[in-house]
Amino acid sequence: DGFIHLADYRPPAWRIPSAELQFELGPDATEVTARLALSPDPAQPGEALELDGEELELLAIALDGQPLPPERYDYDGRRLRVHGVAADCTLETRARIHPAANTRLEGLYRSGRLLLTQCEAEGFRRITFFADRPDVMPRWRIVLRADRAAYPVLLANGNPVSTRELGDGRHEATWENPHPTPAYLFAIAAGAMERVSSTLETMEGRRVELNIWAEPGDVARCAYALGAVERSLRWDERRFGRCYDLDVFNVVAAQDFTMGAMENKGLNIFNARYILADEATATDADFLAIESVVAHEYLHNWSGNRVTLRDWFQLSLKEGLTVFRDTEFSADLHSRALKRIEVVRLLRSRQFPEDAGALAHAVRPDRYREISNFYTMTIYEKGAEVIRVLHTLVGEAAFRAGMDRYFADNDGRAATLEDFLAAHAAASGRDLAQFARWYSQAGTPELHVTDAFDAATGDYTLTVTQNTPPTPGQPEKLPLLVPLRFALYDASGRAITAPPEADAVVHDGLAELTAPTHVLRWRGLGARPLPAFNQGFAAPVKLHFDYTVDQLARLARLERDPFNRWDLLQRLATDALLGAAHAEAATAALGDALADLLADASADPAFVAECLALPDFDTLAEALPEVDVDTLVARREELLDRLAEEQVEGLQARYDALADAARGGLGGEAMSARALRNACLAWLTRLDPEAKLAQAQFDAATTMTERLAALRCLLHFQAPGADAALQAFRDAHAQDPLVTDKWIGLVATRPDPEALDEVQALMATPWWKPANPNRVRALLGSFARSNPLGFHRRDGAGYRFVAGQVVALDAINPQVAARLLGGFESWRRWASPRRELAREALASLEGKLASPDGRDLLQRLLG
Ligand code: DPP
Ligand code: ZN
Repeated sequence: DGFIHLADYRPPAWRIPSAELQFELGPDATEVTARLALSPDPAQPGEALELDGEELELLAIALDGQPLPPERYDYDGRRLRVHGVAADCTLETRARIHPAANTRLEGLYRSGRLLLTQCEAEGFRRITFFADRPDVMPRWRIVLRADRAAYPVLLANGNPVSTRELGDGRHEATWENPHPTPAYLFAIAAGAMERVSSTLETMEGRRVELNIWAEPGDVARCAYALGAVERSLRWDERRFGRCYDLDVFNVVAAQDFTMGAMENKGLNIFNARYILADEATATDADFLAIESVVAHEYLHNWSGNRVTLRDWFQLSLKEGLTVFRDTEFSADLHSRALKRIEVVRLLRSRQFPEDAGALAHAVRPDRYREISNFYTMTIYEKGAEVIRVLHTLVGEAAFRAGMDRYFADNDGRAATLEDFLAAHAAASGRDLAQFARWYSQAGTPELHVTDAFDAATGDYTLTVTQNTPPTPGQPEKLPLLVPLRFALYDASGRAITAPPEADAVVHDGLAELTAPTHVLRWRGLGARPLPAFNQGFAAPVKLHFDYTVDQLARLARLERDPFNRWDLLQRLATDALLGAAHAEAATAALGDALADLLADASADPAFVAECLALPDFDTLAEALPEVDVDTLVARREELLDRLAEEQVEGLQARYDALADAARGGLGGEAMSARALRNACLAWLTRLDPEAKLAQAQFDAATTMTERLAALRCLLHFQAPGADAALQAFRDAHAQDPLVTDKWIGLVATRPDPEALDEVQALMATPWWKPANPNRVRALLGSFARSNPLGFHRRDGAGYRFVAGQVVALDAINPQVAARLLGGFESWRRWASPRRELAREALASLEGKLASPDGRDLLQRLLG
């Protein structure tokens, strides 16, 4: 069946204490010489020597300096086997690879005029012969040789050791990475790059040079990212006591990059969209995303690199942990509440559907066919939430002690989830056995809470039951350890602080649920209180409590936790859209709450903007047993139209009042003002068929944030000035692929079934660059993921179109194709005829996908 199982793990039979690689770099052909010190594991004597190597042209092979005769080895295009070796030895191979022909962007490839690598998860085997698994961790020496004119800058992992001229127009640079490092963190970058740099001294007194490299025209837009590196480095020292450990930290921006970025040791390689920014070309959201991705990759230096993974089943051990760390970084530097709202939105709109759909898997899966398909919302976002659960259970001090212990005990090692849990169990003194189920059970847990009040005795009880729905391969679930925060408010709106009697551990307004059902009981209350739950979204669950509309509206004013105030308005909006019985009352209450917020000059404008943003299509769909696309979209549009009409004065007043504050550069206040102005603009444009306000904002905008929001309004509401604005925008940024991606994304997400025609029309222009992952995501990814009316066209044309593109892209870049195919993950819940149309589109792919990525995903989707 092609599955690799966690239970089958065995340590490497051969270790590689050191590796020296020499590259003769060229775009069409590059020769790689690898000298590997090999040492058999004494515990596994007699195991054959086998190395990975994919599509390599083997030019020479020698053992301990002696060329190997053909009968001593064989290579089938995937594995190299060397026969008759049993003791320590040195293997030298020379292989040829072809960077310019590498459209998969795994291994060594060309992007523009640069040569770059991407090795995670299994790309290193496309560079040279090696034991390409994360528990093989040599120390590395890397020698790069290339034509000086074409490749003046030669970068690799670690510290620079020496450079020299080779006389024939070529030059050489040598790098050493002294830290034991698995091959997936290997990197080189070569080409005509320029840099911005700074130097700082770590807490341990090491002087570190920080460099951000980009192609010459782009270097002016790297300053913000450099600042983000500095902030990340300082934050990890402060909050986790972790210092940087090399003399240089290099970051390279690449226009062609499949992932967001990659944390290679000492040489991070980034998708340019997470580096390049100035106010004329990047939005405020882009700046914040850049800062958080820079932090994410920097923070991997400890959570991932110094302590790496034993095997790929442990992926969330570095990804969930590092997402937790980067969200804490952003929360510490900016608004904690806004960061929490952003994360929970993503969780609800993308991770919950993943966890409920055909591709659901545990945070630590126990089998996979293709690891590239596991760089998912579940591994990253749910993985981070599970760490947050642990943090909530043990508290910051014990959590920090557990992290210190984890890093100390596992430094230089390839660790497992068990190592992580053992460190935290030891530091906190807690038994984490039940907590560990979060890692093995897929599916979003549901909490159902009911209450009862006995007026005679004043007894108030909350009964909480939990269950986790079945997911593929996991029909039965056990109860999880869920930290449920709660609060009770009395009739005057004061919080009741007396703890309940409970059959669960309760402390500080938090109950540790461990059983299928728990009861919390308060005695002698004067009146029925009003309960509130899951402040800060401490548990990544779906919580059900049957509130009346009045209760929700009251709580939205009483709750001190800003996240919950926002969440209660989301709940009102959801009830207005989906709760047939009291939809009208919920709409009215939501309107009142928004009117209050708009009138409240003391409220953070960015928070108000979040409250104006109703739950999106995917989040709403997740609450429905079956999704009728047209009805859901229509209801949402109707609600927005109606609320806009009711709030028009407040919206216009806030829009006008914030005009000055919005002109303030990248400060928090200015960003916040722009966020609310843009939210108001989108609502106001609903009432303005000429889109005069949007046109005026477009014409006068001085930042990309304002200009792009206005262009979205013009295009999505099909304003009279839309075409002219699009053309002006397009022409102004024609040379900039990242800004071009922005307008392409707007075209692809116009909420109209006919957006499909425009997407197809764009594919016939030079704007279509199927080998560039960002462009594919801008056009096809946003169409499939963020244009419900286009993708889910009634005639099935959206599904057929996307399926057809998956086939085309599978031959170019399988990971990009597989990502696009993931847009079908919830197809079984789409109401007829869409379910059948989606099934047909998927079935038409059978036998047409060549990559393991595509085939694995298709099998799981059709399962
Ligand atoms: N580069 C990806 C990330 O940092 C995979 N490690 O999440
Ligand atoms: Zn990561």
